[in-house]
Amino acid sequence: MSDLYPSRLERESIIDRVDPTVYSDVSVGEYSMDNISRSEYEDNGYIVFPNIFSEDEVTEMLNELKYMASNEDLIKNEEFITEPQSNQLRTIFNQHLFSTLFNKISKDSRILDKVKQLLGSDVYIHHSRINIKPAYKGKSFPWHSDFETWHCEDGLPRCRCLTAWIMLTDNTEFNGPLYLIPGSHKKYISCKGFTPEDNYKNSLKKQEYGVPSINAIKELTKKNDLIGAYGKAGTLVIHDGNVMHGSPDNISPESRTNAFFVFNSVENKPQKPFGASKNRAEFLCLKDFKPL
Ligand SMILES: O=C(O)CCC(=O)C(=O)O
Ligand SMILES: [Fe+2]
Repeated sequence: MSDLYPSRLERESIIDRVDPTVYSDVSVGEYSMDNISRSEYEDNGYIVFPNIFSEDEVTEMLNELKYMASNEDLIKNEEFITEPQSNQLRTIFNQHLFSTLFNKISKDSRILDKVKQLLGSDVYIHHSRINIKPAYKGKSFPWHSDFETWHCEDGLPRCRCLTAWIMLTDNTEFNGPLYLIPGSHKKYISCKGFTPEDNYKNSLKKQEYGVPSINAIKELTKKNDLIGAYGKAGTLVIHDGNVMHGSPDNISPESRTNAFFVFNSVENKPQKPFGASKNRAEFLCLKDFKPL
């Protein structure tokens, strides 16, 4: 299969996205997006929906997370990742497989109606994750496009994937919120550097490959300034697979916790990796293609 998005090469370059951002305008249910929000998403590559999940729902999810994080048997699994310099939990992968509550949330029509509409097909979960950015010491995520990794290391051929995520705590300007570059999803940064073997084992703690240079970030911010995705707990954000984003350290005294669900079109199933010698671990590239 030809590679429309080559990356992890000798030199960095910026190429155009060849895929649409919004695949369909047909409503697929009560919680589909209207024309205005669809065109906002198309232009910016992300959209923020405040007040989607109630306080009670958020509390229930946080309690579930607390239970998972304190279960000694569970945290032995490779899906449970710690901070680079401590044993504090940083990420749990596939919460929707470890927890019936998160499984139910992953199929909630407040999310799925929008996702199926944007991707214009049935969808399945590529993986999910909860990122806990602990108070005071939670570490940053460098600039990246998620799709660049999913393409190079998991073999997703086209950019027909996105992340829908729920703020489980408030996300403020101080507690390590996601920064995004509006409109950046229309360019693809073909990154410098050949992927080392088993790169994911390090990249889940600190990503080094698939990270654009300062010049690329300068170029992407020529048209639009950076924005921060701020909101109250219960806010839903959807961001395109290729939108450029990252997040700073959390030196505030409050932790920041978000639950991410990555959806891929059933018409975009993974092939062989396009920029690595072998696939990442199974838990990062799930193969249950049954439509949700
Ligand atoms: O949680 C964050 O601050 C960034 C997460 C992210 O971009 C990722 O896990 O791909
Ligand atoms: Fe990301």
